[in-house]
Amino acid sequence: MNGSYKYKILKKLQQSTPSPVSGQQLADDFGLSRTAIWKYIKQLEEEGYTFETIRKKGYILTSQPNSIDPAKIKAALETTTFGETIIFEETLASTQPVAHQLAQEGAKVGTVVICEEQTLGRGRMQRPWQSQKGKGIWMSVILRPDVPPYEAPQFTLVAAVAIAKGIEDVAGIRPQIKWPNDLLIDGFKITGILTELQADPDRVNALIMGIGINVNHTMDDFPEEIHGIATSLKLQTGREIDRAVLIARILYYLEYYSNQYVKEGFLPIKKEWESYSCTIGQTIKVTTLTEVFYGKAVAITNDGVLKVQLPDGETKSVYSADIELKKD
Ligand code: BT5
Repeated sequence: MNGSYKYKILKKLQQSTPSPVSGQQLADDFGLSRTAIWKYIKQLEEEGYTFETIRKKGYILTSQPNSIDPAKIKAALETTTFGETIIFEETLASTQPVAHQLAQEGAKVGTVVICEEQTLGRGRMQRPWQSQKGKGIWMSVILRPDVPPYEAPQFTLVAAVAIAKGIEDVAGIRPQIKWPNDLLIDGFKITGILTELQADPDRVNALIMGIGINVNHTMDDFPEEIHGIATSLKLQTGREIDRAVLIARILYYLEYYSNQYVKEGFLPIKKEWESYSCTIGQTIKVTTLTEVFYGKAVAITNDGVLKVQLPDGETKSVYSADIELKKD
């Protein structure tokens, strides 16, 4: 049987929930017999979906397995090209090297590498990124914007906006963006972004956007060392979040905003970024590769550079750093 019909039927049922869709309606929509529809429904039940069948009215989708099966992600997709190719593995050391390799081999824009568990997930400067099995979204997305390499860091900000919007739509909670690559809820880290580059001196060949999101963790799922730093969407909302639906929504916004960036530049996205920012206006500690200093974050520029005002009034441009928000 053709698997793509199965997920098209699923999508239709997802969209109409909580109203029923009749077997006849589904049969007419897809040019299939009612028996074929019934068989697809049975297959979905074997995968963990549950349906209520109401006589003369049809099927209502009542629950879904919390899997990140590529077909399930695709059923929820509303993109043009992003997510067309999804490479899924149960366990990877990290999704980043796999995506790098694929990008070098010519993988298309919007190709996604995703797994249930990373054994060597990493953040910036090779810091460990904790990626518990089945709990989060650990994925790398290949972007191919036609921009010079010095614009690459701005895509971290573009991705931050895309993820914030996706989380807001699906989990109903508004995260804050901490410049440059963190999303926080209530001061705790929910998402980290790692933007890596394949480029010639004057042109980006590929950006590998590594995205880690804590979704359905309880506090016990996190290792001790990040208690006090990390949180999850489940901890914040009190409910399980469907990871496949969230991935699809984030891919939608990632496609939208990365295309908008190439057409219109950073300015329209900057406004969105500012509306989620918890950095601007704060006293911060800035740690760069060469120095540590304190100041007030006053703005980001039209290029995504952070402007920090020092106690003596001088303003510094920060291109790349770790920052800590001072809680006073
Ligand atoms: C980041 O680095 O925040 C970027 C994280 C990117 C992870 C994704 S997952 C998919 C892809 N494949 C990978 O291997 N990586 C990417 P950074 O700003 O350097 O923050 C790292 C710090 O965050 C660590 O030193 C910990 O303090 C903290 N941390 C580690 N795991 C965490 C988690 N699950 N949740 C919250 N904080 C965490």
